[in-house]
Amino acid sequence: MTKYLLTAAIATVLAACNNTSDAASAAAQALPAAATPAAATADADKPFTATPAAEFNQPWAMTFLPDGRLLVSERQGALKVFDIASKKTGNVSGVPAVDYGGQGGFGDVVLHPQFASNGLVYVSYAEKGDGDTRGAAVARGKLTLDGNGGGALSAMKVIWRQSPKVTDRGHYGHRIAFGPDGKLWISSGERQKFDPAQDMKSNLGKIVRLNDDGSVPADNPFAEQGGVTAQIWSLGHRNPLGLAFNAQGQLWEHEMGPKGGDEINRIERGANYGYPIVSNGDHYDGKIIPDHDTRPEFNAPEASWNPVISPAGFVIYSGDLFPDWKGDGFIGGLSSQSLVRIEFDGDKAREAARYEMGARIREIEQGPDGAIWLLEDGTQGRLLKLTPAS
Ligand SMILES: [Ca+2]
Ligand SMILES: [Ca+2]
Repeated sequence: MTKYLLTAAIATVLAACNNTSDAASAAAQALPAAATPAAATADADKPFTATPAAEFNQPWAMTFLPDGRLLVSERQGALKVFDIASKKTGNVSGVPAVDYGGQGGFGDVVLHPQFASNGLVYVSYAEKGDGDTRGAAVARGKLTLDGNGGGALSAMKVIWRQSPKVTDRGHYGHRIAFGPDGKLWISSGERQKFDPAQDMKSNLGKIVRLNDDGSVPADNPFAEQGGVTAQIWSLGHRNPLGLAFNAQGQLWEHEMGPKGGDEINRIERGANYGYPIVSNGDHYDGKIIPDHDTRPEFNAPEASWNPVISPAGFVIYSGDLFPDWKGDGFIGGLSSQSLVRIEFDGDKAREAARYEMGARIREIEQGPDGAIWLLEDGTQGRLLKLTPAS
């Protein structure tokens, strides 16, 4: 649980990157808005070239199909299939109705580990409840691709819901990952309601672990307590927006903290990560939250950020195209408009590099050839392919 003080290093990197950032924004503004930009961006100080491949309307998540095409979710409720070779985009019908607004709408999309044989796709989204309430939900269905570049989801079934549904439209979390154990892992945000993150009768502010059909594994840490408590793997989370397993099967998570409190955590069975009792940040209204070192009984982050990066999307790289980066983590930065590279050393993690991208980065995936793919946030969010700088 060693903590790394990143502030000074970040300030240095930011200062060094100001010119690059300005140049990147100018280049982005110069691109034609209506056409898919074709120009690649190669900066002398970046070890990669970023080539735009497409644009999406408020993209939130993506995942590669076995045939090399991409499924891309758009927050207002659309699911797209993008063919990288032809640059054609198709629609997938049969997606659930989403409660769009605030931070909510369509969320993550992932494939079942045996997708090639069972065709199962999992999606997360904000689901409307009674009155003025809503909550994250995860549904699964069978994807049938058609001959026209699109497809359809059928037999959709909701297999998990946040409980309880609450007012407002923030902190859904709802990232999904399959573990090497074949289990379904979901990050559940605390919906900006604070205390539910410590309430074991609620699954808000938790990392939950389920079987692939949504049932509860008998070996979960609180399984014998039943109800939503049985779903809980870890607690005390705020707005977790990244889940990734490394090659050794260890789960890492990042979450948006309060002011000055973004975190990356090594997720341990049954552990309490302390929010909202402790955080290395403080509430945005100025109210102080005691830091992690005042309450060692809570699991402290392996690294935290002040100023924040606003983390979104997470991969732990396992490809060959960037051999120096094998085993490193990549986190998208929203407010920091960056790609953050994490180096792990056993149980420890630290920010090793930050690449200014000139746009809010929402999602990251590793492609079949080892290229790194990014989705920008926003109504004209570009899909970018990163390949090694020549
Ligand atoms: Ca993804
Ligand atoms: Ca604090």
